[in-house]
Amino acid sequence: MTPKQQHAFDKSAFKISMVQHLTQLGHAPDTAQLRDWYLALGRALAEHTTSDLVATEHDQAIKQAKSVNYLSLEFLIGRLTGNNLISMGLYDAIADAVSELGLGLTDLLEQERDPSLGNGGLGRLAACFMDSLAAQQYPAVGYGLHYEYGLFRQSFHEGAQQEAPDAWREPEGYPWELVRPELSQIIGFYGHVEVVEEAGHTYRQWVPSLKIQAMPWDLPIVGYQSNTVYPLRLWEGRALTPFALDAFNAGDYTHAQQADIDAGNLTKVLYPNDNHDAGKTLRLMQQYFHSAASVADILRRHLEAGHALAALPEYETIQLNDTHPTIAIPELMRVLLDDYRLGWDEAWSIASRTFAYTNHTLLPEALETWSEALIARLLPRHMEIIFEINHRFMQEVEAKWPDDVAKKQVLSVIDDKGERMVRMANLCVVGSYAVNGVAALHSQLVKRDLFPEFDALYPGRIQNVTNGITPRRWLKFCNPDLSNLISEKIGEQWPAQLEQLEQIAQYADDTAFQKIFMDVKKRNKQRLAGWVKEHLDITLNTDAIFDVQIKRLHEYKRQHLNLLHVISLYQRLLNEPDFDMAPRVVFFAAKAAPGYELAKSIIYAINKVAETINNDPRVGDKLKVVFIPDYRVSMAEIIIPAADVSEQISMAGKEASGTGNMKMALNGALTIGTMDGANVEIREEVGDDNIYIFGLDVDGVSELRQKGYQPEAVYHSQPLLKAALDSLLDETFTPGQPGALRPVFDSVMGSGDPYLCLADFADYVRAHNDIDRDYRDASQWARKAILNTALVGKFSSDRSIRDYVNNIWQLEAIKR
Ligand code: B1N
Repeated sequence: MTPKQQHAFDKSAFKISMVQHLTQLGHAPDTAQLRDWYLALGRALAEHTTSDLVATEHDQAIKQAKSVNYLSLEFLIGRLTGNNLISMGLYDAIADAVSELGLGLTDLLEQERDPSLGNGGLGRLAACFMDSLAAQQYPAVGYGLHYEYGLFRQSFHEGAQQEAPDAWREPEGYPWELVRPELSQIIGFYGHVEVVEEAGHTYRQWVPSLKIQAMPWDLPIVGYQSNTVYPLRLWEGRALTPFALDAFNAGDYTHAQQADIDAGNLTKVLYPNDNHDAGKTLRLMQQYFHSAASVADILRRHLEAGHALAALPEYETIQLNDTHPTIAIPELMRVLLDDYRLGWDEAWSIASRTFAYTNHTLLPEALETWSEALIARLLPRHMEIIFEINHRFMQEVEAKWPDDVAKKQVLSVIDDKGERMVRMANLCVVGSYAVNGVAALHSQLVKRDLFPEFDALYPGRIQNVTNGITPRRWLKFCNPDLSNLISEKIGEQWPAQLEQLEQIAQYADDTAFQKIFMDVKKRNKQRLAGWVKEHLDITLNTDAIFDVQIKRLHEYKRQHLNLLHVISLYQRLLNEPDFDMAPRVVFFAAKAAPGYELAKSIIYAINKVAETINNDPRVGDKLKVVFIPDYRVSMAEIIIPAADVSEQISMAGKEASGTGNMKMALNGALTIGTMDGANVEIREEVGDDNIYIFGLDVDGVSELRQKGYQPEAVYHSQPLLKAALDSLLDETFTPGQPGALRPVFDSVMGSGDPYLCLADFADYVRAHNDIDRDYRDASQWARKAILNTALVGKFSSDRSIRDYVNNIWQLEAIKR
């Protein structure tokens, strides 16, 4: 197959194609709704990307090159249509074509529902990485699950979070996806292990008692200006025998559907937890289903390309996005041992040179363990293999540290204090050729606190790759005015070469440029204010500081610290006649896991405080609090370009990286943040004058813990803080319901403030006062904002991918 030319765009042919797709959907041009036209547009465009996708699959050059397989239970891709138009270089041409059909492109794009196939940063990172792989033409396949329902949709009822199912695919199907029945796989569960004898050898063979079909759906990942389309392959669970005809014929209709119900449940819904392991059986079934189907597909591609099994590590590398696909390691071993009948050493040599593992969190409650009993029941052969991996690993530990029981206890894949549990992270480190953290500080802590013994045993195995974000979606697409301004100054190459933004720094002191830059910010704030007016009926002052905290709701992220600051501003406005402040709008957007009660209480508290402040005439437009419901990628695309201040206020040591921090800085927001995750590296890039750092750092946190931390003492010594906290207990924010916000109060007082909100409060207020002072000097503020945009080129996910390619995967780009 010869490399394909970029498609020459034929406008009239495209319009005809759109009308044909509209007709196939059962609509006529004169009566079709906007939604129908959006579906027709998506399908017409997908024709092009599908042919490129299939061409990539048959590309001999790619088959002879090494590929990365990115295994992730989450891909939070966001809407594809606008992004793909940008990548294909067709945005303006299509805008023109649809206008001749009497349609507005932006209206059409608004019709698309977000594919919310992820919870937060981990899933969004996977999406940015696929974008950067395709843009830079490093051969890649993304493997995920085709959930019928993505992350729940959030609304508020009298301030409390309500969850509704997210049927992200239209009844007509998602226009960009392509089902690939010829690539389906059969995946087993349960059953037993048999011993078979052949030619004097004994082999073990798993006989599963349940089989489910894995049906792949491909979404096209279109490389920016690269002519390359890689598949994001999502597996759907289907009943193997969709209908038990015997039972049906015998009149047992309900029972006949049973298989359908079980298999259909497997990929029904994404687990809505972020940074938390709930340990449910169905989740382990999803993980195995995902891993086994992906491993089978990788081996199929490898063997069809004509390569030897033993050469697998030279042609394929498998990146495990956290421990969620860890079971792929014993699965590959099982296939090599039992199906291909390799010896242990040969199989292990292949597997342990194929896998690499990314750690995304140090939070103990997020580190996955599965009970031996559960694995043995669901995957009996895998449990045997895990024991064998661990047995041989323990011999290695014994050789390195003879008679050291303590070392073996911490390193073992099996935790046998209490019910025996398999530690998935340990299994990953043992079975991978590389392990990485996601920001410099985080990787240091992975080595120092999480895996010090592994780091001693395997020096160099644990590395760092700092996260990144795609500048295509997170600047070019979501902030067209700023993009145009940048292109006028430095040309059009920056979306593929983000380091070039540095050239913008020379305009930081140019008052004319400052004005244009801040005018762009103003228009983005007006766009967001328009959204808020239309959907929430709150009127905002767009001269105010737009102070933004958008991320999952979690105690360690400390939305409640932000809330305490908001309350204290409110109280000072009411109580201190001389108190003056620049007007502020504090934005929150966050989903809480449905089972996370305290997170839901914090949402409720923010909503109640917002309601009170926004309706208090004494406040005027000095302070407003807006909780934007149903945070999702398409909402982030409106909020981020409008942010003046980016809240990154996790307790030091807890946020592995963060990526919203990078998105907002790139769009000219100033960070208020702790020395945590990638904030540390953002500060390094933008300089101390252009970021507001506060609070305890990692060492400060441990020193305070050593000394003995007493939140009550802080409470009694700081009148502003005490007043803010006390207001949670009376009726200030919940008229007629005193104590309704007590859970939030108790979380920082009664149960000891595990994330040190009170300890960091005073310095947080100090940093906000600095922001208030600096914002009032419009020229100084503009300078800082411009320098943020100019100096965060490092955080392009193109750079992250190059780090993986050079330091871990060892891939060559294949130019098509
Ligand atoms: O991964 C992001 C980081 O930028 C964030 O700091 C980090 O919190 C996030 C279990 C997780 N870590 N762990 C998860 C998600 C779902 C789940 O079921 C854990 N998410 C992160 C990208 O590196």
